[in-house]
Amino acid sequence: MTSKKSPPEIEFSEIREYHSSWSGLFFKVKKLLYSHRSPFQKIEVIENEYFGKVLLLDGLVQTTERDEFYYHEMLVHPALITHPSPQDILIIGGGDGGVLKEILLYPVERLWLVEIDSQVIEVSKNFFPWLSPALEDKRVELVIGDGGEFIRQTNRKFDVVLVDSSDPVGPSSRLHEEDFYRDLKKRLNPDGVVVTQLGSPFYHLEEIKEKSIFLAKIFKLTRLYTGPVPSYPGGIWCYAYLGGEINPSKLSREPPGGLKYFNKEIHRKAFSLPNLLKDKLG
Ligand code: AG3
Repeated sequence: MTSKKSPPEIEFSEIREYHSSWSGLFFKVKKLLYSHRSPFQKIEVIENEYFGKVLLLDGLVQTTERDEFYYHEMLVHPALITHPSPQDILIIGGGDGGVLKEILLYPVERLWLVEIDSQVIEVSKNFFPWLSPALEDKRVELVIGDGGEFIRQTNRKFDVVLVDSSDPVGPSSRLHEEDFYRDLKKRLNPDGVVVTQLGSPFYHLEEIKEKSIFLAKIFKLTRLYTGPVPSYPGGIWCYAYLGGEINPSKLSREPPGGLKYFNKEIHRKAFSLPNLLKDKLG
């Protein structure tokens, strides 16, 4: 079958993300909305007829208007429906506001968002206004700085920590290292939960394996789960639910109404792992 709607007969430039040296995904650029190198990374926003606005950091797709909810809902809701009383919440990364918008669906009290690159926040406010009202919420304290430094210096403790990093390259690499998670564990309340993104089970299986082994040494409980993200490498993404006292199968509350992907059945199913991921936990 041919595609339903072909692009008009004019030349569009393309933006490509390589997923391996031989394969990847391309987006036709209807309009280049922003392209600038910040002190940390190259930030680009393009308009694509199918995906809407697309944000890329160093050439890696972070979020698109059309499919952002798959990733943001799956990163946030498993922790927020299982923690008995999520009050103090920390987001590391996530300057586009997508994780925040999901968290603010719950009656949480205090939130910190630590983003290294203030330009990601500014660009998202301009081009992703459906995400950025969350960035203006009174409960949110914005910290511009390195997430690793922040957790080493703060003496606060958190109920839920969500690590919304990019791939382990550039400014995000530290957020994928063992020492970072050791420091993070010290900042968790006894029943605290950390959720972090681990990458694609298809393209990044070795990295997922390595990371799972050190995470299982640090946290009493390490459970992997997966969910779809059409615009990310391989289309399926892996996350880790880390903690000790909280059992991710035991729900403390209903998910908020109005979500597009996540529900209780998806939550349960997400933790049943395909064989190729099952044996990865050291
Ligand atoms: N953070 C995870 C992005 C990983 C995408 N990787 C890639 N395209 N190779 C997303 C930030 C959105 N809040």
